[in-house]
Amino acid sequence: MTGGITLYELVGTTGESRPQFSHHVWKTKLALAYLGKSAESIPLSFHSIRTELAEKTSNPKVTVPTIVCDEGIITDSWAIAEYLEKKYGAEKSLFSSGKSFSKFLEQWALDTLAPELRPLIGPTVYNRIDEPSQAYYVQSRVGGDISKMDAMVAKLSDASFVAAQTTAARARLQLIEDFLTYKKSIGAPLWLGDGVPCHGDFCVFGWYAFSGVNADATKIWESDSLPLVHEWLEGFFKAGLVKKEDLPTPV
Ligand SMILES: N[C@@H](CCC(=O)N[C@@H](CS)C(=O)NCC(=O)O)C(=O)O
Repeated sequence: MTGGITLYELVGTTGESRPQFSHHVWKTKLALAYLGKSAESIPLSFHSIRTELAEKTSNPKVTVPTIVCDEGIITDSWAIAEYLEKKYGAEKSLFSSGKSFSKFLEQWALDTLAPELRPLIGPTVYNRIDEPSQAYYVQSRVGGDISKMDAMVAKLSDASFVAAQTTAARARLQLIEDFLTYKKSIGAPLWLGDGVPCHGDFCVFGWYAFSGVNADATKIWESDSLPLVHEWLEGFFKAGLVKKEDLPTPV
């Protein structure tokens, strides 16, 4: 390999190009786009990650994103971001606002925002993956208890459950709205990073992209109470970091 990057991604059935189901993979895709690097995409199902990719990488615990590059195999979105920064970050940096700020945003999204989004996204992912992956998903997510997964899927049609999750998730996103309100008040561009996007922007956007699998989860981000979150999201499309048509089509 000479300068090329191969990116392993997550889809419902191996070989389908989309929807791309992993918020972690979205982080890498955005980091690559920001640094102007392209990658050959290899979309794999959960089942193929656990079999083909585990074998290829000799890592039974492998996850996506995983990249193959001149330096070898790198697994983990943060490790990949650090690699990309070191190799290609001289002109444009993923960590121009400091690495710890991006780490904080990644962790905030995982620990605070995600718990309110996952109940809508997780069962939808289950509905949209192939049979071998569904079997693995039930085993790995709910200890093989299909009745638990069925109950989680059933809740997707419960309007009061969806409304409660929507309210809770929007309350979590208020932090981003308030931060962007500050940015606007000082005339700064609407990125979480200082003046320009940083990897932390990509970590939070990854959850928006992932929300795209479920129409109700997508609507969480589209609220009159979160106008600057909306403007911030639009900034990604205007900056050419991602195309709307590349996001998952919700069901
Ligand atoms: N810390 C890792 C987490 C990656 C991860 O959990 N990826 C999920 C997809 S979102 C995965 O590969 N899951 C495979 C599995 O559950 O077996 C990162 O940031 O890349």
